[in-house]
Amino acid sequence: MFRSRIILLVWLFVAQQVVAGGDEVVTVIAKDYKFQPEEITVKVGTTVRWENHEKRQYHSAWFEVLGEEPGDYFFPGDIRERTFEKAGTYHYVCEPHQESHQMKGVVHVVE
Ligand SMILES: [Cu+2]
Repeated sequence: MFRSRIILLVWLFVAQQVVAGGDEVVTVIAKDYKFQPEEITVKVGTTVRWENHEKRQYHSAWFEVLGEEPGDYFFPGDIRERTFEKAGTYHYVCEPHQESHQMKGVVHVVE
């Protein structure tokens, strides 16, 4: 009886860890030449989803810090997703609008 309770507690703990670490999706809206919200903090393992809510304008969410090439534009109705597996601070920009509209954002990933 005592032993099965311990097994149950361990199982609950493991199950909760999985939910907290891996399955969350946080959404950032690209609209009016802004990322909304511009700054977010998420746990390691979280997926961030960028949604384009413009009528006509495309954008990008370019993580130069990750060694990526620019040019992955997403159009109204499109999404882009990225899962963050390491803690850190990740700055990104919309490559075509970083100068003209200061269109940029940051993702803080914490343990
Ligand atoms: Cu843009």
